[in-house]
Amino acid sequence: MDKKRVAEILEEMGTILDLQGANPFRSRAFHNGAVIIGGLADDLTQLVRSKTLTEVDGIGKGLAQIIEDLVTTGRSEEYETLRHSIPPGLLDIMRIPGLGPKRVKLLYERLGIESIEDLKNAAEQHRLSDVEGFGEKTEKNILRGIERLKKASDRHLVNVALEAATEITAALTGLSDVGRCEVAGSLRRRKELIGDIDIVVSAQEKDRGKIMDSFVKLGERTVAQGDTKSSILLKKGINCDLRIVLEREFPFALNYFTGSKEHNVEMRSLARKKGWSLNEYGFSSIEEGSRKRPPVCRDEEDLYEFLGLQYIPPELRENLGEFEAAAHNLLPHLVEEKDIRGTFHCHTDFSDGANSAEEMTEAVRRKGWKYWGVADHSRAAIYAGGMSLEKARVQLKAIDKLNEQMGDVRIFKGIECDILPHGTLDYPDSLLAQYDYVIASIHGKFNMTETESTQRLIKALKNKHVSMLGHPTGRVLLSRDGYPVKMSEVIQAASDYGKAIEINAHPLRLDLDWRLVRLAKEKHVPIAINPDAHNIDGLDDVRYGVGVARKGWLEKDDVLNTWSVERLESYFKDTKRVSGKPAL
Ligand code: DGT
Ligand code: CA
Ligand code: CA
Ligand code: ZN
Repeated sequence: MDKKRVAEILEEMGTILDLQGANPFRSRAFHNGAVIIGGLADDLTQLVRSKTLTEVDGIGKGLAQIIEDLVTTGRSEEYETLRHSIPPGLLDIMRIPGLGPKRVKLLYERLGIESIEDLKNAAEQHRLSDVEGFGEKTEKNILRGIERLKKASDRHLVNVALEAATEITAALTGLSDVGRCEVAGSLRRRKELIGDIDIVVSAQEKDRGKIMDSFVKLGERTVAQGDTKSSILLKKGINCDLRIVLEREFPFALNYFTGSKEHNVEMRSLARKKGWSLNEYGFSSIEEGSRKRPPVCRDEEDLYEFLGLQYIPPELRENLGEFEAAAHNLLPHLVEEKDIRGTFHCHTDFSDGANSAEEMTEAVRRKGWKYWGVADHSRAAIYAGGMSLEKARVQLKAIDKLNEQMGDVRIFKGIECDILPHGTLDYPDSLLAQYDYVIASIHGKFNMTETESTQRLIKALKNKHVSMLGHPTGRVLLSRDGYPVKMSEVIQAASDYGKAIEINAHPLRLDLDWRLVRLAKEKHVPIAINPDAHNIDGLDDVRYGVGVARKGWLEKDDVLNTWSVERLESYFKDTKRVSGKPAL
């Protein structure tokens, strides 16, 4: 069992203890343990083997035993007992925003609510208002939360889908009869949320049955098994479709099942204009009895070329102008993961991050990056260990020192500074002036009108110390819409004041949305791809940000993370020159 899963289980155990109203110190130990294990720099299996788990700060004897059981046997008696001690539906209820363990426990004790279904009925019948702390407004919010959760359960985060898809394709590629194997669908197009996973494989007709037999074994449940198409349900509740086609059909099937539907419709209409009908198996002539031979396409490049088009990367296949650009050789040369040289929005143990700046620097070096930016929370973000003025000054000095020691990786001194309700910043100018760059983010007071939050963000952008906007719309995928805001005006302001905007690459955010990334590019607003990393593994989330950037038509030069240290230094200085007036 890997450390991510171990951390999930510890977190769940902590939550169950909270639900039971156990001693808060006891449940805290589990929650803390989850964070510690999740952010561990060392190899967990190694620690277990060498029996040195208890030497890790915050891991006591009891916790160490559970972790050891999980790592070595894949199960823990204590976890099983705990898990069966409460109705399983209570954990589901906690996925509804605003319902923490205390409130869920209260509802269970007072009204016997032990599932989302129970909760929905009670809210509809206004029975919740009988419980202290619950009113008509809470009932409405709860019903809205349930509605959203229902919708969300058939959409999945891109990291979850990608991880699952990678396991499946690895297993399929390992089969001797499988020729080519690719992920298609919305995942290949790097949409922010994924309905189901689509995989296309090429093989000979005689081998299909065997391959399908192996495929369905990878699922929790078989939804449908056929000769050319099967569908399974994976453990994360995500569906996966497999199509098997002949080798010569592969590019056509891959193209068709990559979509989008809108892109496919346009492809087919272009083919028709050239006298061909196009489907997932190939071209065929539309003239009856024609002996015109269809072209041979070995890959998707051939297919696009035959239609007189540049190759269109999957991320752009949304029928949003890509055909016109491809016909005129005007497609962007999209930024790639290998172009990335560093990143900017990273937390350390100075606020709510799990790793120290040294550990982060080492991780950055291992990734082959040249720089990273520390950006811990400012004081208003109390729940996230926001730094007092004093602590911030201590950190600035510490980073200076670290920079002297860590010659080859440059650490930019940044701060994720809260934008207060009226658009002012959480730190005084004298302190802000000491940073290389400032990320301005909203973390509190979301319930503003569209005009108010738009002004709030624009005012922050006007601040001469601000370099870029963090997670600009505040959305959390599958759980919370962002605050209402006119992003076109905010992007215009960033352009006017010469500031950057981040693509928050955390799979739960992916904010700025790719549709708006395109608008930012049109307005010449540079984009930073930021992982919002809270531990060293979080740095890897940059890849999802690259997906968003590509989907927003960004090229290498549009992305701050591809710039050199020198260029960044001078850019960050530039962002600070502006003071309340548009740059000319
Ligand atoms: P998802 O799964 O909802 O996130 O989105 P997709 O794009 O993966 O959609 P999915 O899984 O239903 O189908 C995969 C691709 O197959 C889709 O992008 C385009 C193609 N496709 C499926 N149904 C149709 C259809 O009725 N017409 C056309 N033109 N293409 C289709
Ligand atoms: Ca799909
Ligand atoms: Ca599908
Ligand atoms: Zn933040």
